[in-house]
Amino acid sequence: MNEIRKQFPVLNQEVNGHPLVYLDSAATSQKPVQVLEAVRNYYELDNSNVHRGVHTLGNRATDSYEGAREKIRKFINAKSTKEIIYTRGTTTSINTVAGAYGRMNVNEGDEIVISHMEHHSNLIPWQQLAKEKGAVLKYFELEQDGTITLETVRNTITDKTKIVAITMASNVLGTINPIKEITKIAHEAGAVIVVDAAQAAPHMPIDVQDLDCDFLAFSGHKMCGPTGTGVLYGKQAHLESMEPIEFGGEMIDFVDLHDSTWKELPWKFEGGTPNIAGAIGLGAAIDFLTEIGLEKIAEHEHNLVEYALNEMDKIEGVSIYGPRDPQKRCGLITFNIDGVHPHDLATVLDMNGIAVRAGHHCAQPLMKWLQCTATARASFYIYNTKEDVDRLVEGLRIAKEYFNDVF
Ligand code: 7TS
Repeated sequence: MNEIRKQFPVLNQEVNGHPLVYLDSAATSQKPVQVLEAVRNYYELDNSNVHRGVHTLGNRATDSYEGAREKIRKFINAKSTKEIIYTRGTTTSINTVAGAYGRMNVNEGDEIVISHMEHHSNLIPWQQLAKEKGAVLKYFELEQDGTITLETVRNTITDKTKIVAITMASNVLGTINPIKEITKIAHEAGAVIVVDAAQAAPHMPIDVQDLDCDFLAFSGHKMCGPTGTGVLYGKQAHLESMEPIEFGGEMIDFVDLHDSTWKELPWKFEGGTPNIAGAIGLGAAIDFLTEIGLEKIAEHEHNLVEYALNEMDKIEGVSIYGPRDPQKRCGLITFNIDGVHPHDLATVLDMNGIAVRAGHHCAQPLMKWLQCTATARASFYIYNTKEDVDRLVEGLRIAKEYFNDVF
C-alpha cells in the first residue's frame, strides 16, 4: 500500500493543517507518476499531430496514440481496436450512441429503458432522443435497497424495447448491476444494451465479450488517466452501421464539393485533432492498473467499504443509502447525518483535511427516489486505507458534535 501511495504525489500534502484524505475518486481519481511522466514525455519529446505524417515525431506520436488504443482493447477484451473509439469521457460516449445509433434505430412508439439510478449522462441523452422521436422512455424500478431484480428487468423490457441503457455501478447507491444477465434479457427481446461503466471500469475487471454488451462507455479520468479522456466500445457491426456525428478533419476518406466518404473504424468517429497526450496518459494508467490487477483493486475496495459500513453504523443518526451487502456494491458510500446538511458536513470534513463530495451527484431523479435533495459521498480507490476510513469516521463525529453544539 505504501508503494502504491508513493506513486501519487498529490496525496502527500496537508490540507487545512491536516494530512489530506482524498475520498472523492468517484468524481475524479488522482494520477500516479507513471501517467504524469507519460504525458510529460509526449510533450517533451514526441509532441506532434497523429496520422499525418512522414516525419519521425509524427510517427512516434501516432505509434503511442494507437498503442494506447490496443491497451484499452486488451483491458476490456474487445475483439478489435476498430471497436475502441476515443472520446472526451462517458458523457460524450453515451451521446455518440444516442445521436448515431439511437437516431437511426429508434422510431415513434419504440421504447428506451433506463433505470432510476442513472447519472444524468445516461439519462438526458435518452430523454432527448425519446422526445425527438416520439419514443417512450421507461424506467426499471428499484427495490428498497437500491438494487434491480431480474424479474423487474423481464417485466419492463418488451418487444417494443429498442435500447436498454444502464449503469454497471451506481455513482450514488454503489449498486453493482448484473449486466450479463440484463444483456441476455435485452437481446432476447431484440434490444441492444448500452452500459455506463464510468464507475465500473476503474474498479473491477470488464470483459465485453463475456458480457456480450453492444456498447460500453467509460471515462479515463476516473481510472488514473488524464481529464478529457474516455472510451466508447461498440460491437463492430453496430459501429459500421452508424453515421458519424462529428464531421471535419481526420475522419474523412475522400471529400468532394457535394459529397464525402468516411475513414474506416475507429477513426470515422474521431473528427479533428484528438487528445493525443490524454490517450497516451490513459494507456499508462491502464498499464498501472493492470500491473496491480483489477481483481485485487475490487477486493481492496470491498474490504474498505465493509469496514467503513461497520464503523459508520456505530455513529448515531447516520443513514447510509444503497445495498447493505458489501459484495453487491462498489467502493463508495453515500450517506446523510440527521440534522446536518451534506454541504455543511463536507465543509467541516474539509476543515479536517478530508475531501468528500456533497450534492445531488448528477442524479436528481435518484435523489427524488431517496426522498432527499442532497447527500454526502465518500468514494474509495486503490490509494485509500483503513486509516483514511478512521479519519472519515472521526471527522463525522467532529461534525456531529460541532453542529449539535452550535445549533
Ligand atoms: N456515469 C456515471 C455513473 C458517473 O458516475 C459519471 C460521473 C458519468 C457517467 C459522467 O462521466 P464524465 O467523465 O463524462 O463526466 N460521475 C461523477 C460523480 O459521481 N461525481 O462527479 C462526476
